[in-house]
Parts: sequence; C-alpha cells; structure tokens
Amino acid sequence: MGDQLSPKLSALGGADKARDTIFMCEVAAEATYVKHHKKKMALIFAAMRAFADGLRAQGWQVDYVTLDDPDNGGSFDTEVARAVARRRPAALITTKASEYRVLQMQRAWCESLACTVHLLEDDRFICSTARFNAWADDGRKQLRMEFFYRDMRRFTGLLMDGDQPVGGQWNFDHDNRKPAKAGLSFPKVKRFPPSASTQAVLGLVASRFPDHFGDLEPFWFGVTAHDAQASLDHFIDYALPQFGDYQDAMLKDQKFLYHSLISFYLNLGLLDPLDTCRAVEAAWRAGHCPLAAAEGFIRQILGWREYVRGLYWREMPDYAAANALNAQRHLPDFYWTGDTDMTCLKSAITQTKEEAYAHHIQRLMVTGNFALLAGIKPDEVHEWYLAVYADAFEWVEMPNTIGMSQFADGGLLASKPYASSGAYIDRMSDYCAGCHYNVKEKSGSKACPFNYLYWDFLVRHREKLANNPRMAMMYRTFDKMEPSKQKAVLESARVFLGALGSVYPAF
Ligand code: FAD
Ligand code: DLZ
Ligand code: SF4
Repeated sequence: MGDQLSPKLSALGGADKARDTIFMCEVAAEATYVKHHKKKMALIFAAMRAFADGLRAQGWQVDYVTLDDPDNGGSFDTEVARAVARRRPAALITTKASEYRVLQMQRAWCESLACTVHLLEDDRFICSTARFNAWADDGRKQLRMEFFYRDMRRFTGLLMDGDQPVGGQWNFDHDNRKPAKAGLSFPKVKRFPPSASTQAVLGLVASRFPDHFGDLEPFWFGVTAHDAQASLDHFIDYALPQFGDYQDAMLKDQKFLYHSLISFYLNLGLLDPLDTCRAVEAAWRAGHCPLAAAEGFIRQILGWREYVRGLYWREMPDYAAANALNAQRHLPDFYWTGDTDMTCLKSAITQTKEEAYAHHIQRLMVTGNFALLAGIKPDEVHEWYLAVYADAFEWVEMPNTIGMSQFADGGLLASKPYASSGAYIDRMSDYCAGCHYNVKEKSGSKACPFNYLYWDFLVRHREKLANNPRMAMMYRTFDKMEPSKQKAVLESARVFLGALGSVYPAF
C-alpha cells in the first residue's frame, strides 16, 4: 500500500524473489474517499512508482496496476481480487493497513479470496500496539503522553544515562517555544526536481483530479528513501540546532522555519522512526545541537507519533464519532479558499493550499483553535485535515484532530482544550500586525474574533470545563469581568458566529 514503502515491511520479510510477486495498485477509491490535496496524491503515486522501480531493479517481480490502466476497477477490493484471479497464488501475504477502514477490507479478504491470506503486524513503529495497550492497562487513570514517552525512553535507551534521562530531566520544553525574532536566518528547504516518472504522475493527477484542493506545482517533495534520508540529513545539519527554540513560532513569510519536513517521509515508510531518533541523538552527542533541541525533536517522534498511533488503535472505531463538546457547526468555506480577513487563518490556509504543509502550531493554534472555538463539527474538521496535508494518514491525523485539537474525546488525549485568544497568536507570530482585526480589542466589529470566541467557548462549556483545575483561572478571570464587558464579548461572538454559517438543528 501507498504508505508501506519500506524494504523491511513485514510482508516482504520472508519473500523469495524466485517465487513471489509483489503486488501494488493505484486506486481511485483511495484517492477520493476524502478529496486529498493534489500534491499529496502526486507524492504517494510517485513514491509508489519509485518504490516499485527499486524492487524491480533488485530483481523482484512486481505486478503494478496504474491508475489509468483501463481494467483498473478502482478499489483495493477489486484490484486484489483481479490480481488473485490473474496469478492464482497459494497465499496473499499483506501487512496490516495503517487505517482501521482498510484493515476491515483486509480482514474480509480472508473470507472472500480464493487463497490463504496472511495478515502480518506492521512492525515499523517503535511501540507495538500490544506494548501500548500493556502500558495503558497498567492501572493508569489517565493516558498522558509524557509518561508514555518516559517509558519509551527507557525502552529504547534514547537520551538515557543508564536508567536516568541525560541532562537530569526528561523534558526541556521550558527552554523551547520562543517567538521568532528579527534577524534570524532560516535554512533552505531541501527540494527535489521531479524525475520523468514523477512528471508523468503530475500529469495524471492534473487530469484525473482537477477539482481537488491545492496547488499541484511546484512539486518539490522527494519520492525515494534516498531523498528522504537526504532531507533528514539536511535538517540535522542546518535546522536542528534551532528547532527547539522556534518550534512554536509562526511567520507570514516563512512557511517552514526550523521544522524538519519529514512527517510525510516517515508516514509513507521512506524513513524509519527509530533510525531518525538515533541520528538526532548522535548529532547531539557529537556536540552539534543543544540537548533541548534533540530532546524536543525526539519527543515528537518517540513520544507523540508513537502515542497517537497507540491511542488510535485502542480507541477505534468509536473515536471517529467522538464529539464531547457537541460541536454542530459546518466547516466554513474559507477553510478551502483562504478567503477571510483573519490574517492568521488566511496565511495558514493559503500555505496549506500551496504546500500541503503547515507546521504543528499553525494546525493546532490557528486552524484548529478557530474550529474549536467556533464549535465546528469534529468529523468535518477531521476530514479537512486528512485531505489537505501531505502527511495526513488517519492513524496520526485523527487523534491529533479529534483529541488534541478539538477536545472531542473529552480529555482522553489532552488535559485541557488547546483554546486561546488572539494574544497567544500575537505573541508567537507576526500575523496580527497586518490584520484587518485588532488583537488588542476584546469586542466590537474590529476586535480579533479569537478574543471574544474564546470567552464564548468557555461560557458555552462551563459545565464540562469549569471543574478542570487547568481552566479554573480563566473562569475566575471571566467572572471578575464587568458585566457590561461580558455582555459585549458574548454579543460579539453571537454576531460573528451567526454570520459564519450553518449549524445543525441540535446546536
Ligand atoms: P517537525 O515539527 O519537524 O516534527 C518532527 C516530527 O515529529 C514530525 O515529522 C512528525 O513525524 C513528528 N510529530 C510532531 N508532532 C507530532 C504529533 N502531534 N503527532 C504525531 N507526530 C508528530 N502529523 C502527521 O504526521 N500527520 C497528520 O496527519 C497530522 N495531522 C495533524 C493534525 C492536527 C490538527 C495537529 C494539531 C497536528 C497534526 N500532526 C500530524 C502533527 C504535526 O503537526 C506534524 O507531524 C508536523 O507538523 C509535521 O511537520 P514536520 O515534519 O516539519 O514536523
Ligand atoms: C492515500 C492513498 C492514495 C491517495 N492512493 C493510494 C493508492 O492508489 N494505492 C495505495 O496502495 N494506497 C494509496 N493511498 C494510501 C492508502 O490510503 C493507505 O495505505 C491507507 O490509508 C492505509 O490504510
Ligand atoms: Fe488572527 Fe486575531 Fe491576529 Fe488577526 S488579530 S491575525 S484574527 S489572531
């Protein structure tokens, strides 16, 4: 499958070049079950073709069905059934899909296909689902990432001195998270000119999916493990030392800052997560970067990435329908166009359209924060994130959206909602200076919508959130506000949300 492009995939493990055929297929159903960004599809198809070429070059037989094959039936089900009829294999050996929906299809093949089906675990993750479940079931009241992460540090020995964390503490976050200041210089992004094969894919995507979101070109993603490794090396050389400091900063004219731009390579299987963490640890041990940068980066992969995957498999399929805050508003159209006067949203969405990329804080504290405050239906928010980012696969996107960003799981993942007023965005970015709205104003037509939506959100969810110790101070602040100010703020929110668009009747 398109996100299983790893030579050490379990399904390839016991394979024999003389006997076995590797089967891959490009199918319309996977491209359209959500309308993926054009760049994301081009990346997946180009990387699949490059992977198949690599296998052939090593002497494997590859049966590869292209999207424009006239006999292509358009789904994994049709193409696997056709391949089995064509080749009459004794067995189909497949690695479990990364997504619940596709795993159900694979399970059904065990019954429907005229051959034995072996479904193997996907062991490309550092933490198996069994290990995650054992951790989660170990008498815990809460499944907090920080404790999982410490367990994974001990398990892998990453950044450890014996059984103690190097530097005497597990987490150096308080050293990170500075706003970007004037005069910083940013590394160039590692870009790869499209090969002839990638050019053909670009043509295919342009002609087959013209109505999908996003700009197809310029297309600069790498499509091979070699390209992915070069991107990681480039990040370590030029950006890692500053990664921690400016991890949460946002700048209008800098889309990538010191981020690694490797999530799509990791998620396709072109980079190995443990090798990636070890390379970053080695850079720190060689004195190339501060410990806070290496620890901050390793935490994202060893901690967050593994944790959300464990949570996904533990909570599916119910997780997809979670809506703890009963949010019922439709996703506003401007998420697809960027056509809004709110500079932060316009900037994050426009960049998403151009690059199929936005960094974590843009996703969490701009587009996610707005959807949370405005009460957008979590499943619509989830579909948007799944469609628009090149790195979006459900196992990683859904917990980040439903759990971290929308608090729709009621606090399973996050100890409090990631909700903020405009002040946070102003502190961490240069968006507000040129905005139509005034980030210092709290109510009225020129006030920053995040300001009054924030209070409105708290008031709407008082019953569910007021008892959360991490929210108590904000409720006290609101309660101390003069009644006329409270009224003005809530009235501004009412007017804004009224103009924002449709709401389901239950809201
Ligand atoms: P860097 O900032 O350089 O971080 C390094 C690596 O750490 C990333 O490549 C990624 O593999 C990992 N990482 C960092 N944060 C997270 C996280 N919260 N969860 C899992 N891995 C993380 N990430 C995805 O890979 N796919 C998604 O579909 C996705 N959807 C998201 C949706 C929302 C609403 C939010 C708030 C976050 C989402 N993330 C997702 C997490 C994060 O935003 C991206 O991993 C990151 O922006 C990718 O850019 P980068 O490679 O430059 O990351
Ligand atoms: C996302 C995607 C797309 C757009 N197309 C294909 C495809 O044509 N063939 C394929 O094997 N995989 C594709 N993918 C990735 C799958 O959707 C992905 O493997 C599942 O989401 C994982 O369960
Ligand atoms: Fe965003 Fe408000 Fe700042 Fe405008 S003023 S950029 S809407 S946070």
